[in-house]
Amino acid sequence: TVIEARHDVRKFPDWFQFGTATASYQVEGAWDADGKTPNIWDHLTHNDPCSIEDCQNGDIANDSYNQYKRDVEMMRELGLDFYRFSLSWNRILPTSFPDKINEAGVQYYNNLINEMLKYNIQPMVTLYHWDLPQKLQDMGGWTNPHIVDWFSDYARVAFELFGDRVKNWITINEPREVCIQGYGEDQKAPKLKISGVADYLCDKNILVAHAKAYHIYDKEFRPSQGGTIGITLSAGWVEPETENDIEMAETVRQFEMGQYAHPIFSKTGDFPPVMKERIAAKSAAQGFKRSRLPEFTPEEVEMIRGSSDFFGLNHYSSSMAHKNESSVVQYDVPSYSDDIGAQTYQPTHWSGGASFWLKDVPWGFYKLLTKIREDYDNPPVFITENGYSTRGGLNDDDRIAYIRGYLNALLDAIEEGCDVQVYTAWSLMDNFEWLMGYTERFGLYEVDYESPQRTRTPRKSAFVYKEIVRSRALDPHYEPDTTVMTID
Ligand code: GBH
Repeated sequence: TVIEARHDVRKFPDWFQFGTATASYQVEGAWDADGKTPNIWDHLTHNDPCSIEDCQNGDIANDSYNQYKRDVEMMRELGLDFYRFSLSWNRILPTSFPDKINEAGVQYYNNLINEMLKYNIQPMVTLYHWDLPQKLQDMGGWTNPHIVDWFSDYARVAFELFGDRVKNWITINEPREVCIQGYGEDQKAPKLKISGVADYLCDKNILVAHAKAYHIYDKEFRPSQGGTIGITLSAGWVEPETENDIEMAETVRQFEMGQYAHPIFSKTGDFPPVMKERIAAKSAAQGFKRSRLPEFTPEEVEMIRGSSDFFGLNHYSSSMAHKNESSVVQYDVPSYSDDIGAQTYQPTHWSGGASFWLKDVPWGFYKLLTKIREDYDNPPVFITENGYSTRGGLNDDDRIAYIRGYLNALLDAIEEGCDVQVYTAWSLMDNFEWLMGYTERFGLYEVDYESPQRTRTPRKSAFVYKEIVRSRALDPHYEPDTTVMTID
């Protein structure tokens, strides 16, 4: 029999890896179990519960602390190559420091890792996904330069405990969200809202802390453990509306992704020139005695440059940049937004998910990957998050369309020579979506927050993703049978 050639089915390269991701505070629960101490999200949700959309918190979340075997079962159902999760600093080091290691917390991660490895699912472990020990926050958190030591001590403990089995490490998840949203704005804990100052102090310290952890791994652990380690940055694509907006769009990109990518991945290192120039000029005009953007020493520039084995990228959406004199937005002065001095928006005709910022713009993904290839000498790229939000429900055709669209764009980029090696769907399952609580759902599996077990049920997208992973291909016509999920 002749098998009809299907030109619209696209294959992924043989070496391509598929996974899903979660983060400790978003799924673990067990917020005070077995000696765990509070982090900044425990603190925020307990002291100001309705700063969260549905006044909810991560006290129990998905109860993954107890349900990890079910989590691994889902990974097996999907046929994943790897699973990305993060460690809770407070669970491993209840004093925040390495003077006391919490055996029960360590046991939880050992159980999870060992259960995954039993089925050949590789762990990809994030050291820091936003749940800073509250004690360290009380001492200034990421604005205190001593955090470089605090973080690298913690990192060393993690490498010692788990590095025999964990071969993929991510130091920090999305420094931009940590610093700009947490210290500059009030969009993440600790909601400091000292824009244009605290965010930049955080920027410097988090980059140095990341680099120090990288070098500790590189020198003390890599020789015997042989893994890779890098950082994950968040970036949307910023598209100029007209020819006149090209420079402005580039400035926005430099203040967003470039802020962290330039110090690590460029040839010269350091913050992007446009950022240094603009903030220095504004600071001087505003009467500051020095730039609000702190400087790196030459030694720090060198230590940070090249401190990532891959470019970890979380990408969800895009925006447009334009100059529009008639609708100029007035920003606070000083502030990060005022320092950028640009205007971005998402056209109303862009459709998207339940999160207001999440528009379905696959071509933006393609352009961003191309930009990374051009600006940073084609580094290996790990997509460490990409995904879509709904308000719940098992029939998530819009999520399926989004994932297929973005994977198509990714394949386009690979065909043009981008070195994308890994794709991670956010998320394995619904979870605590930060300030949005449980109102926005990103899971391939739906989680029932009314049930004591936090029952997980595969959505249609889980079946489709499973087929993508199994076939290592994208078939736009594939319609899954969603009656029963199996482990193949
Ligand atoms: C990730 O952050 C987090 O790592 C994860 O914990 C979280 O649950 C998940 O996303 C879903 O929110 O420039 O157009 O992309 C992503 C944070 C929020 C970063 C929106 C970019 C601006 C819109 N992103 N933000 S855009």
